[in-house]
Amino acid sequence: MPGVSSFRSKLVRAVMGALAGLLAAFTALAVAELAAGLVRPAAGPVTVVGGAVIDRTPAAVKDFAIRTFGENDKTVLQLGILAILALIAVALGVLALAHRRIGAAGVLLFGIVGAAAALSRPDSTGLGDALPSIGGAVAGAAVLYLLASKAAHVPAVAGADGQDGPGGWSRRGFLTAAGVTAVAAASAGALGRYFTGRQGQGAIASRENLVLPKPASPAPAVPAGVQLKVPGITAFTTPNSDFYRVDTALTVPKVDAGTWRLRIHGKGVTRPRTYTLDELLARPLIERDITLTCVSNEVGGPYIGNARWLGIPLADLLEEAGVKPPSKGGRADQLVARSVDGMTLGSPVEDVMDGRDAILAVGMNGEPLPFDHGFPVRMLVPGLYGYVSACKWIEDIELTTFDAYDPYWVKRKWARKAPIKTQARIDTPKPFARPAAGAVTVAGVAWAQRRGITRVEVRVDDGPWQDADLAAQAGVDTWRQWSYRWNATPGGHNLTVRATDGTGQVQTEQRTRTIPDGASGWHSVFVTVP
Ligand SMILES: Nc1nc2c(c(=O)[nH]1)N[C@H]1C(S)=C(S)[C@@H](COP(=O)(O)O)O[C@H]1N2
Ligand SMILES: [Mo]
Repeated sequence: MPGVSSFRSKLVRAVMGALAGLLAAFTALAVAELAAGLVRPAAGPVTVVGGAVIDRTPAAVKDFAIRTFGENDKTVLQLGILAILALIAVALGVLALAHRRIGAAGVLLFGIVGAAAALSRPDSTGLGDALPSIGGAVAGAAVLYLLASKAAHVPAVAGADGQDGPGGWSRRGFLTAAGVTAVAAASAGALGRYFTGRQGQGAIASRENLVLPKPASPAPAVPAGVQLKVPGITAFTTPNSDFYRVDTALTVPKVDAGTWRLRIHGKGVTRPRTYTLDELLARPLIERDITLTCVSNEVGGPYIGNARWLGIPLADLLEEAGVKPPSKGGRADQLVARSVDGMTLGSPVEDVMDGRDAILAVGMNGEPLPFDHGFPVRMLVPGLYGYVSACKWIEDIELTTFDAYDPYWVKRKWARKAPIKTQARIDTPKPFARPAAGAVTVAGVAWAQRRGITRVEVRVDDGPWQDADLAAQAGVDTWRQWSYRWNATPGGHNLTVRATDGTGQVQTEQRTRTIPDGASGWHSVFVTVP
């Protein structure tokens, strides 16, 4: 039956082509990993392509991704890139059976895409960043060319024993070549991982060896009673391991504290300066409880955390550099913080210097900053959303104006200025919970950093607003817990909460999206009492 055997042999070839394509892609990534390990881990192709995708994602899509995938958004993005790459690799492999050169050229094209992505990243350090993608693509193209030529020579129907066919290549020969390629590529990849890991070792050691000085100004004593004893309520202090993380970094920067520097310069800076970490740590440190919030936090969302931060008062450093706030005749109204990964965040100079505890933080809940949260130094300005204040892995502070420069998120349609909006969240009961009838404790947190929370009210269905009990307030820059005893009656009920801030302003009912300057509106939870 010639029809069947020719179909079978076509299928076998297609499978070999697909395998050749996948192995070519695997080799390309592994060699790129090795090159990145030697040059710069952040220049690896998946990282740079992912980063370039993040840079170009419209704000609304990014917000959607954060909402949908939560903090797994980066894993999803990388898996997506790999999945697309695998599909294209299979197609190129099959194509290469008939057109080896075109297939190989296709692989090279991907190298060029990777190189372009690498050079377009804000943290690109120059042409060297193109090396991993180009090197990987050349290796991948060579592998595809070779394996495709072997596959093409496999006889239409191999002997039952898989012996050599007339072309001189056997299916066994192809498989051997494929196996050798796979092992070689895996070794290159493992070696790359090893080099990347070793580069991080210095940073890890510098963090482990860092001894945080005692604060000259310790955090004010937290009043007893900031933490309600209600099951299901958020902890007043968020443990570092639970603290939300929002950033664009596909590989978390591992900065060596020993070689780290912070430069302060720009408009109105009469004494520009570069600090080492030791120089900063020699200054009087302050310790404060500050609640950090992300502008992408939906009403009722999880992107908020409260920690005890240890750091250097930023206003003092600025004053020493000669900076004056605009209200005192200063020429710069925007402070642009830049991180080692090229992120830029802009804060109003006026806010940073108005007496609030704007700090360059080195410690978080009693330990050096975790790498995820900006080791060795990050900025924090109480009262401002993270994207306009909380630069992690900071290395540069430039004084400029809002007219002269738009930082990263502002270029992507987020607001130039973004003070945190008053919000209250119901932590318990959870949405669609089924609490028993009778006494039910409704509880949660409310925040209005810089203003503080003076009142929280709860409404059941369309009933009247009822005052909730407030936990003790640690300070105006931290969230405040509240609870309300509800006498639950059978049926479906909507529980709604709203807060009043220290200026007397009641939290607005008006629902807005997170873009451009943070979500507003009341948080509601629907429960059914059986
Ligand atoms: N270098 C850098 N710093 C950054 C960001 C970033 O993407 N890169 N994201 C900012 C945003 S949007 C927020 S909300 C906070 C989050 O800080 P966390 O991850 O420590 O909670 O960091 C800010 N600092
Ligand atoms: Mo954010």
